Amino acid sequence: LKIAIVGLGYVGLPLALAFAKKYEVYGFDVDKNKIGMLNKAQSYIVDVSSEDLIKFLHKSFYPSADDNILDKADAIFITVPTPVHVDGSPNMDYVISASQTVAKHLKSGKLVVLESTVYPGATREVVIPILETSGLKAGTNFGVVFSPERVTPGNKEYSVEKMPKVVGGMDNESTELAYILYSSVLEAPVIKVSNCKTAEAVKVLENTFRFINISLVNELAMVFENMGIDIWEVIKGASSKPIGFMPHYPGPGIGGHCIPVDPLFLLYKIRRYDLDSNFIEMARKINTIMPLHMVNLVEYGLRKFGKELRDSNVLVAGVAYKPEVNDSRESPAFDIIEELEYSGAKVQFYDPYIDRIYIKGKEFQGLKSIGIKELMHYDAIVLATNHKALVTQLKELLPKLEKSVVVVDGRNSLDTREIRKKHTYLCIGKPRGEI
Ligand code: SAJ
Repeated sequence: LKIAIVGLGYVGLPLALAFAKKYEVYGFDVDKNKIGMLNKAQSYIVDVSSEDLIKFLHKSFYPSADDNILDKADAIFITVPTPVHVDGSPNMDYVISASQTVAKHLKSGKLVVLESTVYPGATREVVIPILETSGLKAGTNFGVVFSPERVTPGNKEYSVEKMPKVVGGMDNESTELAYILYSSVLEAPVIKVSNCKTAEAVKVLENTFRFINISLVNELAMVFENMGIDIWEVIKGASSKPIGFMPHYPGPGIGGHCIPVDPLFLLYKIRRYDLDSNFIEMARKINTIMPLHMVNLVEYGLRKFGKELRDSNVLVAGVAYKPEVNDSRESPAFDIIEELEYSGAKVQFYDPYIDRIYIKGKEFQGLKSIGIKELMHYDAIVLATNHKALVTQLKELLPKLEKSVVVVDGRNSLDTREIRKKHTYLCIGKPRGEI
């Protein structure tokens, strides 16, 4: 059996290698640079190493930028991005162009599986009509399945093989086929649901659940700061409850391309039915406020030094969307930097994984490294992402500074006696204390 994967990003590439253990896999991507790197066994994905690539490259895994390789495949998987437009509506452009490419190479008996996160109904409403421009009939001539990707970047425990998979096809035969294919390469269970729409809804529910729960503790963090309660301690206490409670933690905002994005897909579809979801809307609003709250904490701390944000030097430490990844998409650190700049502060960033970022087209070069000399330049230091190495560095350096600065901790990672003694320490969700 021959497999094709359309879109070799952080979802498609690990999936391609999982299938390459058992099948001949043709990997297609429009990005010729990616294909060039893969053909030299160079990986651009944190969870895929060159060694992983070498094992299968040109033996059972064939990367190509020529979509004619899709002619060889019996089953074609679409794993392209589904971002949102600035107005929060789903951007289906990549799924549409990938479906058009697949339609060009569709033949009777093939199976098409969409893994990209979409709103419930999208496979039937958008993908199938495009595939049928091939002149073939879905269900009669070819099968269609939706199976949500659950790739968790940086999480070694749940690799693609170890993450349970949900499959929902347009008919039982398609579902069965996808079930057999995934079961043959995954160690984790494969769960069948009755149709594409259900499988699409599974994905948006699981990530909306996470989004809303993080937003809940974010809202409580801001409230508890003013009630003299430490929410981190409250969450720790509540986590002692073995059933019915699942800890989520406050932060500077929810970043990444899954959690803050997927609920907007659901909201888009709900509103198409002229219905509404107050939970998602509320959570979205809170998520927008968190970066501003971080800036408020900086402003609050500077006041102790009789300083204003305007003309203060601020370092934002950690701009990836979460620890131990080099991905800064939708990172709340961007909103923090933007708001600081807007308030007149002079802002720089440092992230061991990221050397440059673009905010609204403007390029920001990060510091190459941080030491006492560099840190002495700043009036305030904001921890937005708690990479382990970065936290260790700051815990070591901050107590050695010859001056007091404002430390705003977005991740409850720098609350040490030394730092509290030397600096004005503020943390999301902790009592502000006497400034
Ligand atoms: N975040 C918080 N508080 C939390 C958890 C996360 O503020 O308690 C923030 C993170 O800092 C980040 C954002 O939310 O900015 C998303 O974090 P995430 O841990 O959910 O990481 P993602 O975006 O890589 O989410 C993926 C998701 N996996 C899939 O969609 C298959 C998510 O469902 C997983 O729960 C998550 O990984 C995971 O647990 O690692």
